[in-house]
Amino acid sequence: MQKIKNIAVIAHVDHGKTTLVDQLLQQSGTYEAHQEVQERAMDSNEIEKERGITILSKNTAITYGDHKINIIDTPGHADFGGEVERVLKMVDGVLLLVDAQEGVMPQTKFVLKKAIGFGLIPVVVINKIDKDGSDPERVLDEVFDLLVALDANEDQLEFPVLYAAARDGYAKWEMEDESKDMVPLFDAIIEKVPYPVGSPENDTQAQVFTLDSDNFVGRIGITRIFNGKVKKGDEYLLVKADGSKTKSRISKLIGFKGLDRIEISEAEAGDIVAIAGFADIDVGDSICDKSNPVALDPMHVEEPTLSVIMSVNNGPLAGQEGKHVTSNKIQERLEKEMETNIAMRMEPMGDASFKVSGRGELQIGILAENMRREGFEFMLARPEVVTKEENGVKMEPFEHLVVDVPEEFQGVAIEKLGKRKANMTLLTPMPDGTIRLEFEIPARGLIGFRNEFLTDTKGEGIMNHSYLEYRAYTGTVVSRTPGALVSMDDGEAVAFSIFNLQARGVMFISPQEKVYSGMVIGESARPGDLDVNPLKGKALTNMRTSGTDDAVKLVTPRKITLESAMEWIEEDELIEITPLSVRIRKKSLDANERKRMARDKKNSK
Ligand SMILES: Nc1nc2c(ncn2[C@@H]2O[C@H](COP(=O)(O)OP(=O)(O)OP(=O)(O)O)[C@@H](O)[C@H]2O)c(=O)[nH]1
Ligand SMILES: [Mg+2]
Repeated sequence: MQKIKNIAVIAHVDHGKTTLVDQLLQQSGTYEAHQEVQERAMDSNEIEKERGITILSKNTAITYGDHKINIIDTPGHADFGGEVERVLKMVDGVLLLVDAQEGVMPQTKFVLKKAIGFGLIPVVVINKIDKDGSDPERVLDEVFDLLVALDANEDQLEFPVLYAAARDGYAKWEMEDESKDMVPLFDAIIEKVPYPVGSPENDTQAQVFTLDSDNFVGRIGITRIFNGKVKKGDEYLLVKADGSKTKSRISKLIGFKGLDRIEISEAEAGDIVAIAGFADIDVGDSICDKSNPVALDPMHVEEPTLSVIMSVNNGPLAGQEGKHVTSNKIQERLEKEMETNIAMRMEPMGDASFKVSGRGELQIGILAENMRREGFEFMLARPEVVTKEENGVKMEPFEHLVVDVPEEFQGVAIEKLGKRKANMTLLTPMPDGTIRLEFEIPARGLIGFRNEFLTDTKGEGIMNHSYLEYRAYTGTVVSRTPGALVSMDDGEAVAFSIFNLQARGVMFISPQEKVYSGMVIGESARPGDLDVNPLKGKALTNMRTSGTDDAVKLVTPRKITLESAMEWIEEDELIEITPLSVRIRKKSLDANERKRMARDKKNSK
């Protein structure tokens, strides 16, 4: 039987997980000599590469001495926390990375809490010790305090610690040790992470934690084998969370080696393999022995906290840029997403609209981004938190928020967050002269906050948050203060009118861009919406009046991205998303109807 170690790499966003996995792959000699490998090789999908973040957890395997080490790289962004939760059950140990300067951050808490809950003893890696301003001793204290706060047991409090600079390819047991290579970390994994329990002699029990597909063999389940063996060509039972069972033959068995996948004929307890042959295989399903099927506990991940209504694009420009525009197509796509993405939910709402729920704006935004790249066209409404009722009390999600600000912005940050119902729990002066403020805040209060915060802190503030728990509803909603500049005509925007409108606020559009009546083309400098005309032209000769420029001087418009739009829009607005454009519009395109609704709303207050 092969000696196996199964580990997940967990941390707050950007603390260096994928970079560390690069080094483990390289220094274990897993790559062929001629193999060309990109930086952060595990971040293999397009959006991951573009943004430099991990979105999906992914696994790889390396050989070190006589051991096989299965490694799962996980995302650090709070919105993808569901990915971390589902893999923790599949491993016997975790590498907890903590940035030697930033220290314990919200998502460090979230992932460590989950790992502790599974009884895992973390191998703590204090990473980026090369950074100026790194303070490994302080960070180690923070990790220890966090474990105490999380009720870790004695064994867990005895966690091993290494100091590393993943980017520079070394880890060491003591700060004084020579900075050489990753050998100390490999040794730590071999010595400190327990071997898998379970036996190849038992009846087969395996569980799917990720789905994949292959044009030739169809759906593939990436699976941890807990007991027994799986053999290509043999029959097994697939047991679903609802208890239903289907019998099928394994048509293809795939093992992992570095970034490659290799066909194998057999694998046994303790290992992680990909299995094809079950047409309706899903995340969480158990693959069991035919004669004695004992399913594993279904997977549990935290429920979504944020939802948004997705609907068919019904604006005047609908269908011009997208390939898939119908409600049926959208529904099909969403259903497919929900099969693999166990942290998200989808519910048809009638009227060609769907409620899509997830962990945060980024998670929903990435799904929308993927869809537009696939040729979809649709609209999104303002995100809302998912409330629930417990013993007759309305509850809403709360988040743990950490903001780092230069001292002079401390006041404004505290004041603004106070208005959003945040409760300050900690204030720590940091060695670099900034102030770290920690809050507990209703998730609702965070919607739309990032923009305001960046403006208030002149771009110098850093904010991070992660899900805490559901608590009693706190009332009051904060909304955007500035109104919208709304187009009152259909056509192509004209430079001269944009030039004139610049005095009224920040523009979102450029000349020649298509606009329509009811489309939001900018942010007004004042509260309250303003209907404006971006089509009013003027003879070219008159445009050369000011200064030396040939044309009128236009300020670069604010770029509307999917996520910035989700933060910005109000209840009566929608985001129109197509493969080529992201536009903001009023729900009601008719100016008179909007006036009537605004009046009714005022009267009802
Ligand atoms: N100075 C320094 N930078 C590092 C080190 N390790 C990683 N980085 C940098 O930190 C950034 C983030 O690295 P990633 O490996 O993508 O971090 P991650 O934890 O995988 O990020 P997510 O998956 O998005 O949560 C990159 O710019 C790395 O080059 C290190 O040891 N020292
Ligand atoms: Mg990563």
